[in-house]
Amino acid sequence: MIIITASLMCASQLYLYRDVRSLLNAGIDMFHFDIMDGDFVENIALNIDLIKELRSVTHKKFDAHLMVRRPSKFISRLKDAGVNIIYFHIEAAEDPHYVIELIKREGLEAGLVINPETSLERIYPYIGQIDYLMFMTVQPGFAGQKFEHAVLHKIDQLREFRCGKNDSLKLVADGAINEKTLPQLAERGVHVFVGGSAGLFNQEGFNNNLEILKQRDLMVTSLEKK
Ligand code: S6P
Ligand code: MG
Repeated sequence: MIIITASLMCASQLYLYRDVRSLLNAGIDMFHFDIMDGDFVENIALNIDLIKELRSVTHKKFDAHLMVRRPSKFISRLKDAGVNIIYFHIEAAEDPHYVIELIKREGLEAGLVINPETSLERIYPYIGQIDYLMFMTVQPGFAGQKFEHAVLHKIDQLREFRCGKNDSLKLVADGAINEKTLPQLAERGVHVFVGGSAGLFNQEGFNNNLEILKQRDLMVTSLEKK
């Protein structure tokens, strides 16, 4: 079964608590926190104190997606705030081995993120060390963008490379996830999906949207069995 993590950057910032409660009632699996420093990307987003407050509302897993130049600066504070998984970008300015090590030392799960135009070879040296690999399927920084179809080839390329290297690695996709894009990713082995404005935070409501997204995965699974 796939996992949907709700991108709280796409929630109503005014009625954030209301949205979190509704997502929990609808059966959301996880919560996704985009952290932006206004330098790595041209936007500023969510605050670590907010994560800490929301931690008292739910035991669901929290994942933090760091779109910052120096991810190492935030790891221990994110741990204290109650985050379980930290993703950082391969394009960030620090040594990935060092950052992964810091995340693991805090007892957290570590994930690398790769932008649509970055070549997959850059993550090869770290594949054995990480728990998650997240593919950006839009440009990082903003919600509401178009799905980047070329990323699908990159995921195919990974399948050829990874064979036997890290069997427990989980693939994640972030950006423009909806009923059309999710099956194309799920059939390529993506297991965790970031729900944003395209497929989760829209007029249809969380209950309907979650059901639609999960059904699309079941369709892929049953086709694979034929
Ligand atoms: C983008 C960020 C994402 C967005 C999400 C938006 O920089 O990492 O987590 O919040 O992708 O979803 P959508 O459906 O508007 O593209
Ligand atoms: Mg994100």
